[in-house]
Amino acid sequence: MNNIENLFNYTVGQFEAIDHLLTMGVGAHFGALVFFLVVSQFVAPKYRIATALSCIVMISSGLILSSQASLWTDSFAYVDGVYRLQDLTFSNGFRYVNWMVTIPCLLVQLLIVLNLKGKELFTTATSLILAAWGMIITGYIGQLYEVSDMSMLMYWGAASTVFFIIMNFIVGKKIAAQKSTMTGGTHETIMKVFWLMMFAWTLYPIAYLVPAFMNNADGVILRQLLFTIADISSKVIYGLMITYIAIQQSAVAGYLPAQQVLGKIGFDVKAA
Ligand code: RET
Repeated sequence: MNNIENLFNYTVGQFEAIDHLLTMGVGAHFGALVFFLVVSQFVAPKYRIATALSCIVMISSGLILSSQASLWTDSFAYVDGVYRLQDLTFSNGFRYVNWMVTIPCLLVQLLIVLNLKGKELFTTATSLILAAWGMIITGYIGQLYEVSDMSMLMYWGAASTVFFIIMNFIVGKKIAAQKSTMTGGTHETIMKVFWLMMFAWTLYPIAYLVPAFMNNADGVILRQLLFTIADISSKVIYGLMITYIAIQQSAVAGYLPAQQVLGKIGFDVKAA
């Protein structure tokens, strides 16, 4: 029993709030998956992998959230007016393992719209992915201690934060260096993407720290709320912005379907 979720009884309202948050996450990711599949045809082949990576992230996260929702409802039963833990235990650890796949996808899609290519794409992606994996593995170990040893939670959390800072530093440096290569006004959008990342990604360490400052049933709701906001911002909204940038740059590069969908060329009803 490694996570504080297992320590408390929940009122119907508290229990359902968590079930609803998790299920909303599932809906957002699978809904967005359909959107990414449909619009990928408007993205030039050069950038299409960025949108394909969003599809992978949507499926991977949608499935993990669906299993989190089932695990939540399977782990507790309504007994004597409250929801109480039964034979199973709930775990947030699945999320961390899932990030081993989704974070590399999110980082690589950024590098693609930043117009990185060849060796530079490969070496930047490698260093970012290694930093991300370092962050996730140390964070995974840390969250195993949230019930038993607060100082270990802090120690591993601090180690994870070092990797987090390195990763953000590389991301910031690459955006600054590549901004001038970005076409169709997307050098402005990419700054919004950067700030969205800084905001959304920081919600995860706050969720990690919930046992340290709100060790009760409401803290559990707060944590799942933070995870849900972070997930929808860092994957769905982020993916939409990345695909928008990809379509804008595709249009400037002369890709007809991108120009058509942006309304830059096409059938003019008035002229006809
Ligand atoms: C941990 C441990 C505590 C310290 C830090 C963390 C950072 C987590 C982050 C997660 C991002 C996840 C994303 C998932 C997408 O699917 C591991 C919670 C700094 C930044 C973007």
